[in-house]
Amino acid sequence: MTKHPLSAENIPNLLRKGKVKIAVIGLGRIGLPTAAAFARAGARVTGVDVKKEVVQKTNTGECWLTDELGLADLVRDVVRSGNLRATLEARDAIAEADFSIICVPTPVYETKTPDYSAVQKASRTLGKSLRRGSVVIVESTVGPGIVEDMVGPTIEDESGLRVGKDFGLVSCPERSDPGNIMQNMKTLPRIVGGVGPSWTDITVSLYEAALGVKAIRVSDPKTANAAKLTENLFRDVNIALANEFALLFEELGVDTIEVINACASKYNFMPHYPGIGVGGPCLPANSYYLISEAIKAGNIPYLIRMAREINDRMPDHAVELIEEALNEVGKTVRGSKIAMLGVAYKPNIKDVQLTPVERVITRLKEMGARLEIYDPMYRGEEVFGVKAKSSLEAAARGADCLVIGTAHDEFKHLDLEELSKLVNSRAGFVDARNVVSPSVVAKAGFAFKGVGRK
Ligand code: SAJ
Repeated sequence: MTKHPLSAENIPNLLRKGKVKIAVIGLGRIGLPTAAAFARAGARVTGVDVKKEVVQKTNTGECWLTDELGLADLVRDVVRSGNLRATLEARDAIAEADFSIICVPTPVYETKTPDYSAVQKASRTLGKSLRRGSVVIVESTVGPGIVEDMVGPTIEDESGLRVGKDFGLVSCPERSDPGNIMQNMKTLPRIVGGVGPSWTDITVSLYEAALGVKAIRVSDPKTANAAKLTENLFRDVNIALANEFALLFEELGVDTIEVINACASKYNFMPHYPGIGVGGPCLPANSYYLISEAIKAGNIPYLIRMAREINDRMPDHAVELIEEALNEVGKTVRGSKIAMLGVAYKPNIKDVQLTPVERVITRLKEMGARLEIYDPMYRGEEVFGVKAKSSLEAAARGADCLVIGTAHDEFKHLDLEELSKLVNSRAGFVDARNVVSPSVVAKAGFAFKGVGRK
């Protein structure tokens, strides 16, 4: 810990002199890039993680994340420079830290209630060795009020120190887009809300000096957390609206993609697209953080809840389209070989957390289908009980239906004529991610179905 009391003014200078020490709790998809970015800026960073393999890999300069552009090189460089090291043992890292940043996951339980156990555990660990004058920053996504009402009191209980008086408590929610995190880390403004303006100022100074991004001050942690959830729920609700249009326009014989692309010509229309559903560790979970706080406050957020229901229904709709496509070629799901192209929850990343494709695969198996999988991020790996093929052709060979589950770039250049020769006589083709042109697929002889397509 620097001997100089932290101030917004002296942070840039202390950083330059390598005098700022940071502990990052959780070296996951957000924590590791965050630790590496601060280390690049000159901070002495210790990453803490419960996974031995992550700690060992990091300390050899290796990066467990394979799909974040630029991260592997950065981790190698900052470990080699000595600015980043990883440990299983949090105590010393926190005791000497000027800033301790919580980047642990916040999933939801089966009951759709938030699971803050990792945040609670990190707060306890922090409380055990936190030093007076240091700052605790919460980047994990939580409901508004959780930082003030759970993290702060937990640290106070463990440490005997007082929030705002003896240590800083600040929310600076991560906003980076998985798959583009290193880019976002340099460009995306950060939202910072602390208990007390001076701690907010110190944290703003750290993020601006170290990451070179603009920081937006808000009045307190719960406002920062409300902003994070607002931007993610805005997306989830708009995707639900696009999915609702798709279900309706299919009935009306209108092509939803044609409609959305036409609407996108208007200045205030932000296009969102229908599909197989909403996956990932964020959107399918984040609504429930706000819903649980709302219910505590006696409020029922109807639209947010309905949006979740609509988006959660889309995998079953994809199964209906697969059935329809197979029926059109005189086949049924039972006994058919179905090739799932893409299992990741979004394009070009290696992540199947809460992917909507899993439900489709489970349903099809229950209905007696034989499943093949091809995903460029999972070649030859076991996913959802199926060994993924190492090539698209291998998955498509003898298939009765091809299904696009993820809009990976590779699927934007399909040779449909070639594929039509590999499949089992006339086959179905279901595009659940608006990747291919319906007419081109139909021209290649497939029975085409698409979410929201006519
Ligand atoms: N999706 C659609 N239609 C769309 C856009 C997305 O069906 O028009 C689907 C995607 O295929 C995916 C899911 O929604 O399955 C989520 O996609 P996403 O692009 O929102 O990806 P995430 O969850 O990886 O990242 C989001 C981002 N939030 C916003 O853009 C508001 C990211 O910036 C956040 O940092 C991240 O959540 C997070 O960590 O909260």
